[in-house]
Amino acid sequence: MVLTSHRRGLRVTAVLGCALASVLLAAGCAKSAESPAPAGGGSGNGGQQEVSGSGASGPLCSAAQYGAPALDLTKATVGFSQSESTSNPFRATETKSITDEAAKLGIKLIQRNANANVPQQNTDIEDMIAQGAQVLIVAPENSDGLAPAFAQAKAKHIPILTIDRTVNGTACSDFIGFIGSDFLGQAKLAADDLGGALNGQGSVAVLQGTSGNNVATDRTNGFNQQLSAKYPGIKVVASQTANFDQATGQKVMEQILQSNPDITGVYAENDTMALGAIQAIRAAGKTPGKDIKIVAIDGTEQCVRNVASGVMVADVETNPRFGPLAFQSLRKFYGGTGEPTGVPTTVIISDHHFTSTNAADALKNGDVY
Ligand code: GZL
Repeated sequence: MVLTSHRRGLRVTAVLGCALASVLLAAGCAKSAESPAPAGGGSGNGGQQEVSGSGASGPLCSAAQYGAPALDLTKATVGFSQSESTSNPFRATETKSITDEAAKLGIKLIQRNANANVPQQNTDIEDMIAQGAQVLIVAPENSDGLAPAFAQAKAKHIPILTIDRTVNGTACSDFIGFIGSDFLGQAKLAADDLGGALNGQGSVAVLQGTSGNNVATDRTNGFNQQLSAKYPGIKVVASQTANFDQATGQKVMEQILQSNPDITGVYAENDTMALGAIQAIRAAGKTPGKDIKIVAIDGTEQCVRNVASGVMVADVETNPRFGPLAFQSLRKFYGGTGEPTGVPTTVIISDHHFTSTNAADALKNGDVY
């Protein structure tokens, strides 16, 4: 789905509108708008391409099917469990989107932040249940580690909607469903951006995200699959985690440069690690964008500025603006909104793709965060 206007309001509304259409119709947005640019579609060619159009899949899930009591959200207490520090603009924007939408709807929201600590996120969820949360929105730190808290919520018939990362388990039973980006598609697009910038030749380093969640797994696998399929002349000479963290990204990149001084490309699985890598590259006396080409994923303002200035090749957005879609999904789950009851168990949120051809416009139009 290619949007004709980049105004944030229209973009979010259009995405939300389409997503709502897909939530309502359980059909992909492609039916209600131009087909989305295919993931792995190569560098942007003007305009802001969507990595994957908003879409929905999986069966519809309702409170009755899940086994949750009826609930009027406007009279309920909703709990929001954030996984990581809001020092990461992705997390800050995600949290703000949830809190702003709750305030707009007059819904009582309680929230916790686990600072990337899995045991703490279990405690946070259990604390909010004890505090009276009747339904939860959870941004999971880990795909497996939250089973204790999810089991407690399930036993108490307190539904959980997961956003931004998935958890292992059964949708519409262990949790309602998932709203997030197409992480494999993001990674394949990043591989095409880097492969194009390197003219298909060179040695690259991969800064992986935190292990144990589907985002890092998909972003690593998608990148490697695309390189193998399309860029046999590009070799991954180092690939290790920097935990989605800037300081760790800088430290890991310093080590990689010491043992691989001739690398020509870097793929960072999020923007904060890319910023750390750029610091390390400069400290090593190299020029990012000239000596070493860099691509990353998230679409934060600082990295899109780097794309506009040529320091980075491209930045694939991870749209963190879950608020409107999450609460609309909950309203569909509980029904009583005059529309058909039930929410698809997977809703893919639409992302931009920032390259040298559209980064300046995106900054001017406020399409970054
Ligand atoms: C993606 C999210 C990732 C972001 C990173 O949905 O889980 O985690 O891309 C964040 O910035 O650390």
